[in-house]
Amino acid sequence: MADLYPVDPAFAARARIDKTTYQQQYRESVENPDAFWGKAAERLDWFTPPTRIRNVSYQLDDFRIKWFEDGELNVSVNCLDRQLATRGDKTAILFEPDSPDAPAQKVTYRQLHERVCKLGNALRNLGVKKGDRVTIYLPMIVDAAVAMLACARIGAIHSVVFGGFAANSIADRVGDCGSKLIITADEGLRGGKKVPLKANVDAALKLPGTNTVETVLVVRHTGAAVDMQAPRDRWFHDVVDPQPAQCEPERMNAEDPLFILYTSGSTGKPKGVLHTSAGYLLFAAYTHEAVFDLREDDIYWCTADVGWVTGHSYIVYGPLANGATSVMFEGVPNYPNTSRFWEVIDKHQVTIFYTAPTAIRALMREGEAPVKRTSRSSLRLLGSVGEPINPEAWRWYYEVVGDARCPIVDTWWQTETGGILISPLPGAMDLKPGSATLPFFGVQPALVNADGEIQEGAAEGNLIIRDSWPGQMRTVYGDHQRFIDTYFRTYPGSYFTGDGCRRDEDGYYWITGRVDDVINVSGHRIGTAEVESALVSHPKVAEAAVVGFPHDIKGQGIYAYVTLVAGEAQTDELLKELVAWVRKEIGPIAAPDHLQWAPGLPKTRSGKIMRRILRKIAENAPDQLGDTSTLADPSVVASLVEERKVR
Ligand code: 6R9
Repeated sequence: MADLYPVDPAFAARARIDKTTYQQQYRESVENPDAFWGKAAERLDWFTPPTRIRNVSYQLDDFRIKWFEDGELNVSVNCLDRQLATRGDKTAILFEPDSPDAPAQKVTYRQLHERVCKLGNALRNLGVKKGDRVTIYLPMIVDAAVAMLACARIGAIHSVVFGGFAANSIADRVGDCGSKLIITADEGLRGGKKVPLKANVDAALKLPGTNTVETVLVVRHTGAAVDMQAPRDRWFHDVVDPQPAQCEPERMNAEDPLFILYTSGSTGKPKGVLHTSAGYLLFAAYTHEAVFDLREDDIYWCTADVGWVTGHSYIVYGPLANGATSVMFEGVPNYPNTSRFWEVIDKHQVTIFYTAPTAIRALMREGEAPVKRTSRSSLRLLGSVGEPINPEAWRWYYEVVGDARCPIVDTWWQTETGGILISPLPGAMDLKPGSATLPFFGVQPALVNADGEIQEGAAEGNLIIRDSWPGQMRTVYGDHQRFIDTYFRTYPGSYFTGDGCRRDEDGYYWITGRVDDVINVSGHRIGTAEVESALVSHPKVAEAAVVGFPHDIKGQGIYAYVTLVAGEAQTDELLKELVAWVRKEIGPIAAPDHLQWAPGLPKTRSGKIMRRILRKIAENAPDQLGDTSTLADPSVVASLVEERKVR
């Protein structure tokens, strides 16, 4: 039997939601979703409250997902204006810079409101209108949140691109949504290293498909000298500082788009996941309050980057809509030393800490000393997100970091889901290390077998969600058919998550990982097809196949098999060059951990690459190759296995 960590009665006594309340509200939420979500919608401030709550059909010939469709509101008003009366002087964002020697900054709700209004006015003056797309390519600084909220204020759709992406990836994302304006900075700073953000934007804008961009606003961050190309490039402070501190918010329909966020899927091109205004905000705020058992005086810290959905929902939108104090950290866990996370917790008296398993595993390797020389006595709750957390890391997090005092919420969700779908509520669920436990209100998970049959009781299968929830994505930007085909065609009538999952005898869910061609590297989604297409774009590469393999720290690593064009030599220099090539083409996060020469790839007679076999070779488990009878040329496999051994 798995370990059980029962709810701490002292925690439950003060918690927002206890066991009975969870069970009762969960039942209501699935039996009468209109009443449940209609009531939940009262937590938002509306210009026009909705009268229609839910209008959803997953039927392929009559497909629609609409929530609160006749309501009107503005997301930035919900995150800022409505907090001013009671929380104007409360810290909204607590910024901790890369270097511990640089000063931290406390930005109050009133100050944040003013900064957002000024940028909103500046954007309007630059011709950005409701529905226009704005790309945000910024480091983890307060202006990133300001930029997102300023777009929300004027009804522009933001697309945040992670600062670790290279020029090509920026260009693809800018081109796909036709951005009119980019907000960037001179440079980023991470672990003492500079990231040439403006230079990357310059390189991106030289690439085809990016000529919709009229303006580049540049935040002066490190003060580095950068090329400014008139009239396109403008200093952020020159344009924004003189603006008035009030900015009329745009009246937005509940279903008007709020943002696009690109994420990797099974095919080559990243998908522009589109979220709309009311349902997304409501779901982010509600889950943030319930899962983190939020209290007025909490200092809440999510270590994600705003370039990922976790940063959107649980650094910016959820916490600010709840009037919380949200810590924004520019740096990395191991700079200037491996105590940094714990030192920041002590410095700012953080009460809730939310991070990724990959960070926990990396810090666990450093031993207990860097943790134990800090106090961490302010902590009361820990969270995990991004990939399955192995029980060993869970226990270390619980015992060493949390001193066996703080519950852990292992939150399962996706860019597509907008917010947390399966997670403990810390006052209501007994915990099991490695399990995301039970569904949030309104969420109906199910497991299906290979034939699409729903499995009851303790079972294993592909994870689907049988009904809609307000935070669900509404479309793939510019390709609604792809949205339907990707998520609703495999198991008609349900949303397919792309994850495998097990449910135990207590009804607890255990996510086992992706079942599609997506690799989860340190919690970042990388499509195998993206890395393959970067590799084959190199003149010396004929063919490439990429798979994931188990990695101690990253969860999964990237393993690439490369076939060279005839006559090219398999040298160590070329191997290094190809890894650097992917780094340059996509960004450092996509660089292969292993690259193996493959004179041939295992294919079926119809020419399909058999990744299952490549995965087993990468895992160094050649005795588990399974059925190889459909291989066109079995000798290819033998030579790959042989080659793997000698390395
Ligand atoms: C929020 C986020 C989504 C994929 C998802 C799954 C994996 C996320 C998890 C988890 C096990 C958890 N994942 N949280 N697996 N336990 N608590 O990470 O979004 O970047 O879109 O990734 O991450 O495989 O399908 P995103």
